[in-house]
Order: sequence, then structure tokens, then C-alpha cells
Amino acid sequence: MIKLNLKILSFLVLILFLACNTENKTPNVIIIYADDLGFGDVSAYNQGILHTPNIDRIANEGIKFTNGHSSSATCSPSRYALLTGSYPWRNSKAKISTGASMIIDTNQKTLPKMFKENNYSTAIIGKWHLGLGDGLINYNSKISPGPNDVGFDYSYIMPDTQDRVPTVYIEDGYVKNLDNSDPLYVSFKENFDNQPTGDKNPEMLTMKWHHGHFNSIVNGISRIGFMKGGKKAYWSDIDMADHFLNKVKSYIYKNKNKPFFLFYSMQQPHVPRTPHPRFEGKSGMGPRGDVIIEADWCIGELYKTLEKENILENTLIVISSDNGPVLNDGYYDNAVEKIGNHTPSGVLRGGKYSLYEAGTRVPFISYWKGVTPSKVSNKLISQIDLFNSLSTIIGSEIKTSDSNDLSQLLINGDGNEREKLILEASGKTALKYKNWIFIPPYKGKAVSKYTNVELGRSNSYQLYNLKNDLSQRKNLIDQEKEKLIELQEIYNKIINN
Ligand code: NG6
Ligand code: CA
Repeated sequence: MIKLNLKILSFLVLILFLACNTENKTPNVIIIYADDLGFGDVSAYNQGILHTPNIDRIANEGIKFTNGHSSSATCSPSRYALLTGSYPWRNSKAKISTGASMIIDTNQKTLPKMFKENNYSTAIIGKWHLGLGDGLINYNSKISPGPNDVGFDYSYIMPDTQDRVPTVYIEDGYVKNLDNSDPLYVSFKENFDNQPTGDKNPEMLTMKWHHGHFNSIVNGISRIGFMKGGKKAYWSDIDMADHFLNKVKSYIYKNKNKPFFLFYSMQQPHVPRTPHPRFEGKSGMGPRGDVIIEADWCIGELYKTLEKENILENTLIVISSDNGPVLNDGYYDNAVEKIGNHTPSGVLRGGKYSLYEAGTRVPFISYWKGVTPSKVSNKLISQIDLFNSLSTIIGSEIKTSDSNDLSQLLINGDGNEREKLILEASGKTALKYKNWIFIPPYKGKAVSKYTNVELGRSNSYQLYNLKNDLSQRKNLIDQEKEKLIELQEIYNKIINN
């Protein structure tokens, strides 16, 4: 009874708070989104041995979710889910994008549109990876549709990933620093007049490719896809973190007097891992550890900027990652050799590309100075839920049907949690229901021969009880026949809906 009353009381406090809040001040919202950062890579989670003091401070002062999920075990689908509040497996285009046309339809509801309709300025700075244009792209004129057509007032992006061409930044639809006398051409099918490539010109490489990534060479690194021209526009890999951070700082500076939504979409620790020289060797784990330390530093700088501009108390910060960790993702960069005792997935099974927990259970932190309590929450929350939760927090009515309103959880660290969640990895899906995981049978290799990640596929059904088997070692299909049927029914109902 007392427990129930406390719950009602905390709910009323939130409602009261939100009511006052929407009248007086609506918080800025910054989503800091890392690329391939594992559950065990953030030291606040006490799972690995890397040291991330700046993320830790935010995690420890705010709410640290230990059961927070991205929608998918790869990038584009997770980003799609985050920005649209809908499951990516409902959209056949929401797959890893390589020079593809835009995945989000310009008519769709999106998170930035929701903010915009509530008088926010909106921006994305960093990795996009949701496709651009609607067919063959001409990089020498305005590229559209793009982020600015789905709700972002300002966009400064890397189009796909750091390992894909074109290796240029795009600002509000235009390739930055493009020289008209040296047009940029891109193809994912064939090379342009014998331009050097990773497979034909290994002598030009400073980082060797392991699998994939053997096409055009830029800055001594061969990438996925072919490119010709546009040389003045090429990014410097080692300066990318500073470059995005500077854009973030000036965006904050320019917009500090009005509410803004900023999606700071970091490139680390995705391959190719290219720390600025001042971070080289800092982790003792090679470039993968070093770029995580670099990303942590950037987050510290962002925090300082908000403090300096006097808006930390008026800014809700969410930190998470698009999918779980991977060591060898296509380049020889010592990630495997130098990992030592560090455990990027923590005690969780799998990693990037996996249907097991480490594929999608990622660092997930919310912090609003003076508002969020210092708390650890083991309640289930998905990045898909940010849509409806943030919508409630800023007093908007705009919601989506796949997203759950977990605004209380995001702000108080308590309140309703998500009950059912479909997890996705490379087009395969599984169900998380309370403490249970149900994975239907899938054909294919159990372990990726390239990345060495356990993908979660098996010829038989899989059923795990995370309550006493967080590492998913005991398949309970023989012991828990009724549970298996119950979960299969729930799974089918959601998937076929
Ligand atoms: C894969 C790439 C991998 C990575 C991934 C996307 C190969 C063999 N592998 O196709 O290196 O780029 O795509 O990663 O090319 S993600 O985090 O953006 O989803
Ligand atoms: Ca990723």
C-alpha cells in the first residue's frame, strides 16, 4: 500500500514538475550517440577496465540504465528507430546503408520534426548513415532529400560511416569545401580510371584492411566504395572528433538562448579507428581504446561548454550507443591483440551484429542537472521509447505507436518500464519479455568468421531467463516448454501486427 502510494506520489510530482516546466522552461535536449560502444566500455558500468571519467560523471550524477537497449545490433536500423520512434523491421529499407537512398520517408513522423513543431531549433552533427537522395546522387549540387527534409534545421554530417566513401562532410545538403573545378564522383560498383585501391596498392596503406574495405584509399586507409575527385573536400580522419566537437560547440553557442534539440552523433569507436595523436597510446589497448578515451574527452568538453554557457541546468542529456561492441570489424588495428583484460560486452553474450544481449544492450544514461536523481535503474527501456518520452517531457502531443512513454523513468529513474521489446540483428528478430529472451531458429553460422562475434543464430529455438542467467548460457527450451509457447505467441503477435 505504502509502495503504491509512493508510486502515485512520485507520478504526481512528475506531472506537477512537467506542468510547471512546460510553462517556464522547456529543456534543451542533447542525444549523444556513440557508434559501436559496448556495455562494458563505459567504466561507470563496472564491467571492463577502460577509464571513461567524463561519461562516468554524467552517469553517476544522473540515471544509469543497466537494461537500456538500442533497437538493433547495427547502425542504420538503430538510428532509424531512434529518430522515428518505430521498429526498423517494419521498414524493409532500414538495413545497413552503403550509399543507399534515404531510409526515412520525408512524410514520416520524426523526433526532430516533433521538436520543431514545439518551437525547438534542431540539429544533427556527426554520423548520419540513414541514406541520402532518392537514387543516384550528384555530389556536386544540392543533395536531397537528407536530414534537413526530416526535421533538422541544421545538419553537418558524415554521410554513411568513416569506412565508406565519400570521405567528405555535408553541410545542409552541400559537400563542404568542394572545389567546382574538381568535381566529386562516387560509385559502389566500379572504380574510376584506375584510381588506387586497397587491394591493388597495399604499399599506400598505413592501416591494412582485414575484410571488406579494400576500395578507394584516402589518408592511407582504404574504404568501402570508389571515389574520384573532390580532393579539397576530403576529411582528415585524425581531426574528425575535434571537427565535430567544434561544430557542436558553435551550435550550442549560437542557440543557447532558445530551446534546441541536438543529435550529437559521434563516429567513435567504429572502424577505421583514428585517434588524434594526442590520444594515441592513452588506453594501452590500441586505437579502439584510444578513440573511446577521445570520445569521452569530447563529452567532457561538451559538458564544460554547457556549464560555461550557463545552460547545463536547462539541458537534458541522453548518452547511448547505436549497437554493441566489435573488435575486428575489417582493419588490422590491434583491437583483438591489445584487448588484455578489458571486456567491451561485460558479462553479456555476443556483440555487434548479435541477437544476444550485447548486440543491443548498450550504455544508456540520462542526466538533467538538478532534476534527475543520481540513480541506477535496471528497468527495461529502449531507444525507441525516447520519442514518446521526450515528447511528454517537452509537453508535446505527438506520439508514435511503437514508442512507450517512459518519461518518468527517464527523469526520475523510476516508473513504468517497457514490458516487451523486439530485438533486431541483420534482419533477424527476437523477443525480450520481462526477464525472458526468446529467439526463433535461424539458419546460418553461429559465429561470424570475420568478426568472431556469436550472432545468436541456432537451428533450434532459444529461451533464456536473464534473471539468473544474464550471460545466456542455459537454453531452457526443454525445461520451460510452456514459457516457450507463451513467448512465441507474444512474439508472433507483435511481428505480425
Ligand atoms: C559492414 C562492414 C563493417 C561496418 C558495418 C556497418 C564489411 C565487411 N563490413 O558491412 O565494417 O562498416 O557494415 O557498421 O564491409 S554500422 O555500425 O555502421 O552498422
Ligand atoms: Ca554502429
